[in-house]
Amino acid sequence: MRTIALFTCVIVAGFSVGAYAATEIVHQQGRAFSAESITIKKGAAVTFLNDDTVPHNIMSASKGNEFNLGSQAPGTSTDVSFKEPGDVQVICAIHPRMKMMVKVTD
Ligand SMILES: [Cu+2]
Repeated sequence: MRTIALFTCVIVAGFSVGAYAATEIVHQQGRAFSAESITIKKGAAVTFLNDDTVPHNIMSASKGNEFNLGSQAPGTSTDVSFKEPGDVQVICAIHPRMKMMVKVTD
């Protein structure tokens, strides 16, 4: 019985992740973001996909939307959801030339 309950929990968790699926994908190739600027709605997620040949460290210090993905190996991706409306400056901590803006609308 315990096993069944645990299994049900996992299924429910899986569905909730699906409901918040990322709406935008930002690629990283040639040590650059695939877009200079994207616009999303508050609460939406962006998938940061490192399809480059080197690691990247995507982060933002913009108030209300701070995040730091740490070192992301080539071939990996991470979803980030943005909670506060406003312009979010996203950078790579390893490559100073990598910059983009996520515009979060209310
Ligand atoms: Cu980088």
